[in-house]
Amino acid sequence: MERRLGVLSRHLGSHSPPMASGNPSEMLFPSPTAGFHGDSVFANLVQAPEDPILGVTVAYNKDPSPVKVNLGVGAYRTEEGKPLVLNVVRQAEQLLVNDRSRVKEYLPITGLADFNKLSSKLIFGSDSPAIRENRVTTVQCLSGTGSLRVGAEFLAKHYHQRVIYIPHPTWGNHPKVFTLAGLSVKTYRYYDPATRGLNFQGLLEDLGSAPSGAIVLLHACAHNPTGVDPTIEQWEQIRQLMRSKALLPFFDSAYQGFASGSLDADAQPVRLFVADGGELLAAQSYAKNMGLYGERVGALSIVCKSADVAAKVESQLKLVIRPMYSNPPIHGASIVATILKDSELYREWTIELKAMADRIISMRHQLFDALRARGTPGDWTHIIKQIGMFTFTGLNTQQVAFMTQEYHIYMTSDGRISMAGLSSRTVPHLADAIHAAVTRIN
Ligand code: PLA
Repeated sequence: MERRLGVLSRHLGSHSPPMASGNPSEMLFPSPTAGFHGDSVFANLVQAPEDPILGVTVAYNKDPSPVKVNLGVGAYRTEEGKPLVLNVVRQAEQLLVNDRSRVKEYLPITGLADFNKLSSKLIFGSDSPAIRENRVTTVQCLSGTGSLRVGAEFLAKHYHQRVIYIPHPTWGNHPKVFTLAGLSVKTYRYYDPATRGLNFQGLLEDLGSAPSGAIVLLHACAHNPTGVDPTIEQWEQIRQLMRSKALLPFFDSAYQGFASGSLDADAQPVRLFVADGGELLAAQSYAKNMGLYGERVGALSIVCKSADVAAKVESQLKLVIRPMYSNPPIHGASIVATILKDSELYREWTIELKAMADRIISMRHQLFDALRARGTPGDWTHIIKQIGMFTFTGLNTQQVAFMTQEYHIYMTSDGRISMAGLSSRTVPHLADAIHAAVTRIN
């Protein structure tokens, strides 16, 4: 044994420190904590908390109760409470499987070219002058989150302003994505808890006093978590203010089609900003509107002033992407491209999308009616006024904790509920829980 360790230590050669005692085993394990005899080198880590949104699903999965309901993460469920794979997605997958010419080669760093072209048309409009003039660069990224992150990394590296203004409140992952990319995060007023509506005056004041050139994160539609969107007239005022101060818009479009049921109507705010010829970024996700959550399909587009600049921007985006994940996955983007380029599949998609949006709207009415029927104290009209996947109920942390403990209803602690997770069967149970929470807990 002694001899073998000696051989091994000689083999390790010149990098080894000189022997202190002449005992070869001491040389191999110079400190009692290093190597496999001591504690883990990670022993001093603290246990991190679960994610505020995805952690709700972790807790839900552990609960054995048969009446449990998960209204945490924004994931669409059918009336039967089941995840939904769109029929049109199944058809596209079948076409892809049947096509023997398809291979599994790497995609380019920027992703599937067809997918990129079709994605930019989806958000900016097929007749968009910016696309026609080749002023848009679009790169396929890992869903909405990945698109935001690539955009943020690019800005941190190449844009003169490092400050990004995000709405208060906003999706919980926004500040983390932008901070870790190297941007400094500030907030602008967005929601007024008193009216449960938009704090438009506060928004204008805060963007009005932002430094010139600052980046501003805007939810393209169906603001998460509040479900409160500006009207198109308010968007126009926001646009004028932002352009007058050279603020750079960064749109997060995670719910196109989910707000109104119409892909074009939901893209109106973004198109308003493109129409003035100015520059902007847009992150798109197909998680919700095509139900491709786990396929991680999304796109980052940067609209530039000229084709020449757009080409340079794209070349730099490649340098951001290559060391992060090299190039994006092929399957999900192929599904999206198959659907977007076939007029019949596209038409079927819009019908299925509208059906999802309509079911959510119907859940809003059912929940509102159920609370009215119970005489639950408070004004609950915001449930039917808010837009998109979520209702920002106004329930406080204690009330949420009570509902989880007593009724096995899982939701984020800020009182946000995913309306897409509700069904006619679970509405009465939720209404009972809300009624009990607001009458018993202040
Ligand atoms: N942007 C907003 C505003 C979002 O709400 C979400 C997802 C994303 C981006 C990212 O989506 P993607 O990366 O899956 O495309 N928000 C969810 C899920 C639905 C989550 O938190 O990851 C939510 O429950 O808020």
